[in-house]
Amino acid sequence: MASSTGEETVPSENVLEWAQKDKHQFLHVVYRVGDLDRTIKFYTECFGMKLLRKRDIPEEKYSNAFLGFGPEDSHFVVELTYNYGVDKYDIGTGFGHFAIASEDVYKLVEDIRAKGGKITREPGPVKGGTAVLAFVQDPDGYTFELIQRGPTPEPLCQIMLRVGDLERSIKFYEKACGMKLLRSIDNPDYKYTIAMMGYAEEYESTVIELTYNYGVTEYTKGNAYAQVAISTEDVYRSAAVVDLVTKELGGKITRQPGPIPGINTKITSFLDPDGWKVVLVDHSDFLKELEV
Ligand SMILES: N[C@@H](CCC(=O)N[C@@H](CS)C(=O)NCC(=O)O)C(=O)O
Repeated sequence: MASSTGEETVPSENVLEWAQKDKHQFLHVVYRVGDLDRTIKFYTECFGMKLLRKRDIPEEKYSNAFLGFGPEDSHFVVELTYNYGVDKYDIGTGFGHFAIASEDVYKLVEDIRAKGGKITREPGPVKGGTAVLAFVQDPDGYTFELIQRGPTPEPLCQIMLRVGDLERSIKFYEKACGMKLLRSIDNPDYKYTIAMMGYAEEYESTVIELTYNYGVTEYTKGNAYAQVAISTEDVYRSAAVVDLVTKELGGKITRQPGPIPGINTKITSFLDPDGWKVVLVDHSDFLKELEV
């Protein structure tokens, strides 16, 4: 359609459309640990993750290790950050867990116990439901939920974050990140509602599990969990969407779109209405980074 609008402002509904058209993929979740080797040993031996890459940035006094169940171009992975000399972090009350799908949670728990892992909830059906799960704690105290399910292409399947207003958060992730509400479950007996947000079928891909506990609107963030990174095909258009959505629902852009000095990967980052950080990363720049 011919347009004579020239430099006029693009109507907000057209700006918002981009998030729905854009192609997204969960890339990695970033968090801080007190001893990289200790965590690498735990994740490889207890969870069966692979160490995918490591990098040391001495000028900035930190190192990273990337681990997951498959290569980073097609799998969601964890990016561990070790800050020189910092061996302890506060996880806060808002962060829930990461989840790993396993075909036999009972056996996995026994293996983890035998290796000295801390089991904080024995395997069995979830309270108020049938899904079989267990909880274990990693060496820094991050909780991992182990969920029983059939073979899956992506065992690293959830990031659970607690939020103060579920409807607001669902709208935010739908509008700002183009996610879909895949499933929501209200569990009045245990006074919580959860919403699974993502880009593909829940049992084949990673989701953000948002948890609302009845009446709880505030949590502490601590300084341990950092952010989730999601790919986009255009950080500039994505940032324009996020900017509009934050005006309606809260949250804020913390880094305007553009290349990271030195690396040249284009990113934009923002906080959701509860203060959870999301980074949108240019997909082709990200793939180039992996080639190095
Ligand atoms: N109050 C809980 C609400 C979320 C919740 O209870 N989730 C379920 C899993 S979907 C759970 O952890 N159940 C514990 C159990 O079954 O032992 C929280 O904030 O973590």
